[in-house]
Amino acid sequence: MTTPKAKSVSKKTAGIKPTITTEQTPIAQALQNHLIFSSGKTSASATKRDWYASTAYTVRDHVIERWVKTVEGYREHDPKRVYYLSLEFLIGRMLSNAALNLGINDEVRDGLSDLGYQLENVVEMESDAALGNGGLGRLAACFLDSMATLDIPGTGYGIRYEYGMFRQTIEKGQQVENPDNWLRYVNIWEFQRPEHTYMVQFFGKVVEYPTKNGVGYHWVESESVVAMAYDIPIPGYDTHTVNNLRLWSAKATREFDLRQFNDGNYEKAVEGRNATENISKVLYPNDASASGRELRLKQQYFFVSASIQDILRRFLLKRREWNELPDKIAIQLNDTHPAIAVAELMYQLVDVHRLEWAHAWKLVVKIFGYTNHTLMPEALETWSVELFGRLLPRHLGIIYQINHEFLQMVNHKFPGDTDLLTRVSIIDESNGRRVRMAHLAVVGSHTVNGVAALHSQLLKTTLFADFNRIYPGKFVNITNGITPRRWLNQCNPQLTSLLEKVIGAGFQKDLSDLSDIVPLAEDKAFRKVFREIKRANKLRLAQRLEKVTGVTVNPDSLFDVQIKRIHEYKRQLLNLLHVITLYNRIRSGNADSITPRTVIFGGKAAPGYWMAKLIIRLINDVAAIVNEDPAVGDKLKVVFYPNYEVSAAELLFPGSDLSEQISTAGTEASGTGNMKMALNGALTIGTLDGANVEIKEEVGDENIFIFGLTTDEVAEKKASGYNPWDYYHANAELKQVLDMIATGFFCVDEPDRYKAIFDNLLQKGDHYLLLADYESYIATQDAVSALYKDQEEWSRRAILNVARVGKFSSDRTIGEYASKIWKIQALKR
Ligand code: 26Q
Repeated sequence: MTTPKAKSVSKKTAGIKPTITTEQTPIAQALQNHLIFSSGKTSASATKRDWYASTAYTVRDHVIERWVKTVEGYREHDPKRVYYLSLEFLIGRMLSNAALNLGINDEVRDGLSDLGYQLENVVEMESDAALGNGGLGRLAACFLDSMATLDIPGTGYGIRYEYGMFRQTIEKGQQVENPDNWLRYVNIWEFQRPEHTYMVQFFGKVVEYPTKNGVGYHWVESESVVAMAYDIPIPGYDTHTVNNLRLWSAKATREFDLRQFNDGNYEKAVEGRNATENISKVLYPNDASASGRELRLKQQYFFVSASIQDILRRFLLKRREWNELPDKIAIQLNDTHPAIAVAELMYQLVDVHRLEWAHAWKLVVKIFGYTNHTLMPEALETWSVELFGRLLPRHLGIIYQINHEFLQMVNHKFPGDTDLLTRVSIIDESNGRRVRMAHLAVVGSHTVNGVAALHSQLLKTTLFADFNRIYPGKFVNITNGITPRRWLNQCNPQLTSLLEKVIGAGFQKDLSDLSDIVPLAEDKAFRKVFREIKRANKLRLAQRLEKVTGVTVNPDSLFDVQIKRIHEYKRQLLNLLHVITLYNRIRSGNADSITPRTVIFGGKAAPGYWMAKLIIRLINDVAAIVNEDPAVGDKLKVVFYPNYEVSAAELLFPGSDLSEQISTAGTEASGTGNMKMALNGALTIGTLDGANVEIKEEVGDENIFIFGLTTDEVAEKKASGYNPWDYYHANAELKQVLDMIATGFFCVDEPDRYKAIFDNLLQKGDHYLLLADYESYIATQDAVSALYKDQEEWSRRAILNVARVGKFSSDRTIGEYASKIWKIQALKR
């Protein structure tokens, strides 16, 4: 046991008297010990942050104990391992999650309360680890939790950004970005590993040299950057497995230029060092656009090279044949962001370890899997050949060689189809020569997966249709999931204990057990308790809303929630058109029949995404007018929750009644917020897009509100010449709403402010078909409002949602990756 004994407290603290002298639990003693010996404080001088630190150190001791044993076990049994390469891990806070997964939550809570502190207050001192943008990054974090829980020997590799996702404030209704200095105070959850450092090269040139069977390549005159490892332990739930998340930090090879320093040029002396260390300085805050910046490519290669070197070092700890490599390692590419790994593994095997090209390529393709997360053309990564060749000259050569052999194979299979060759080439020759990272990832992987059934189907018929002909069977579906530990147990303890009381705790590890509560949907008493829990969660949320936005909301109104990145395809604007429609109905004297609603928005816009920022501003302008209008009263409130992040999500999901999943059909790859909402007892209003399709299959048509065009109908509509004006003229409510936006109803001081939104929808073709879906959306919202009046029926359906979303556990998802892609087994102790 790592927790020090009570006796040692009094011995070591000679002279320092603990304030509490009664019988203490080992945890309470450990809390006090850490306060003294890790923070150098006494209870008298301790701040809330000191108590947070001692709580985190106490829980960490328990984590470390299992962590070192897990590492030992892996070394001893030498199982196959999977490496999850991702530019993003959106972890959030770690303390509560660690305590929960280790099963010591209650002891920690009691220990703190003995000392006069509340766990809920203490955990709030921890900053979110916000090393991700949104869904893709959060998925990586859920996967780490599930891999550890399922005892799968898995490691995450990424970047230790000094600044994560920007912090959003709203000033005069507009988004303002502030740096996220999450490492300002010591990060208790990370361990610096100076012994694990690797050199990563950039720039320089390639020289050839003769070998016995041809020619070899040296990469020379390059600049080096040092990658230093930082490890974060990832504890599984109800298991002794603690896996590792290894994040790389860039360090300059030299402290500073001594000659410049001696000459008195102090700023010049540190310039080089700063430029190097900028590589891991900040997360790119774009979630769905591939801005082709040199620093981004540097970040990608930096972390990929260090990770591949680390993976091979571990493989080579034992003497073995290179042929064993695919039996010992699997590497998953989280989108194309780490796809350069395909070329880097070839580089390591061929140039560094001197394998034959053909041999190395066979191994490489057996090792990689690639997950695609988007069909949106603007998010598909390409790099100019010029930039690529300057930064990574040898890797560009390797990619050309891979492409040459690939195109030969295609030409052999489909002789004479030169158009096909042009379309599938890794090098796009059409607009100034670019490297297509998605093509590199497909060619270099044995399996490519989409993240929901519809998305995977669309991959095969649209984006990767050619590749699906070339490589039949390579494309599979693995539907996303979420970890029930954070997204049920941790964020909704009341619902969790109710479920435990009625069906036992088995659902924590097998979420499909939730189906046992199906019959309870018909039980009036159960529905009442279920409703009381929802009410308590809404009350907690209402208090927070009031605190952060100053808006008072009615906890008995329908909480209608859309929380996700702000993007045109996600259609926050469609939601807002409904809000304004309701407002107009109230203003025209129809207030009585209206179901009171609180419409909550949350999400960040990429700093350079002007239209998304304008939408945030419009939401806030509408909120200001609606919330202040005495005619509205508490029939309608609009709230923009600032700085939506993981810890805010933990509060918002349990407090939601209605889950807005309203993207244009065919645009949202999966969505995972949709799963979190349903699991916490919200009903969904959504299009047949992403995982909504499967949620509908699971919960049943009667228990979800589906509206709008399907993917096929969207395509047909666009093909047959969509004209948004037709919808504008055909629907009086819609016309009124759009005219108000266009003429400055919500911004009298600057009437043209939202003209661009009107123009986008009417003059520029309404790319995401908001107008085409408006009528169906409004009618469906009216059905939602009507149902909410019948609280018994509403809660019956909400219970059925909770009962039937077991499929969307990330444990199921990871089980599928393990068997279908990684061919890896659990290692149980
Ligand atoms: C690319 C190049 C340069 C800079 C940034 C980027 C970049 C960064 C992040 C491009 C895309 C992303 C993130 C994408 C993302 O979060 N996709 C979401 O993935 C989820 C998990 O699979 C899905 O549920 C969502 O539907 C999908 O939008």
